[in-house]
Amino acid sequence: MRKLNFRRNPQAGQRLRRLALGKSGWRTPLALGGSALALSACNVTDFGMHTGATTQGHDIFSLYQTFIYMVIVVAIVTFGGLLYVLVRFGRKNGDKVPRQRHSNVKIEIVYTVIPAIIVAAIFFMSVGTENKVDAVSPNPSLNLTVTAFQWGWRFTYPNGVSIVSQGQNYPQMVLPEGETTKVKLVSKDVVHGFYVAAFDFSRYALPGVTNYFDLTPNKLGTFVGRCSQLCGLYHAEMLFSVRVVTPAQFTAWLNSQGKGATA
Ligand SMILES: [Cu+2]
Repeated sequence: MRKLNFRRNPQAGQRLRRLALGKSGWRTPLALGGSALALSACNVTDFGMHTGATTQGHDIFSLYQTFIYMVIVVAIVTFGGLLYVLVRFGRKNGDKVPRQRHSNVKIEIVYTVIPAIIVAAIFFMSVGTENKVDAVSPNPSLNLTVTAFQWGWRFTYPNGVSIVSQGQNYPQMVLPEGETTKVKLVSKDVVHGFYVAAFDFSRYALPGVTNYFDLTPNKLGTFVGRCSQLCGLYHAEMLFSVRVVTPAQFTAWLNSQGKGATA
């Protein structure tokens, strides 16, 4: 096979470089990368995850953050060890193959026991957080029924106030900050998913199954909600939002809504 000779055509490399980077050379990609970094104004230690706008979501976030810290330590030890071995014991000119051994029981015990401890720690931390997040309060401040259907949502408050999707008029759930809302989640037809990214929370809405969960918002604001299960033709229209207000604002809002009102 003939060897490729780039030296024979020095312009080709130049042309390829211009094609990939444009006239401005490296300035454009550098500027784009810089502005992307500037735009993602989130904390580095969030590791790209929502910090959780509910106490439950924050527990999930803390678990995730702990896992990432563990990953960093393991990566430093592993890659550090690998690098050390490569540098320290890499074959140099004139080196003979060193004495080979079949096993080293002590080292094997260490590198079996340590990962086992890490996996056990991850397991028990996960179970603890899951139990905490899934715990449903016996006396919540508010009981809210969320009904998923093809293709929308109905939020029913205890006093009969009902907020429902109407075509592209997406419904908004209003929740009081710092108070626990117990949500009863049902589906009228197929499998849907109640998903609020900022809450780090998603739960199936299953036909014939009633799911209960608590939401205790700890941040004021409006958050985007979605159906997280492909549930048919207009799945993409199953949008909603969650607005977290102070308890006083919440009471005022609830009283201002007529029975059976839609928003
Ligand atoms: Cu859906």
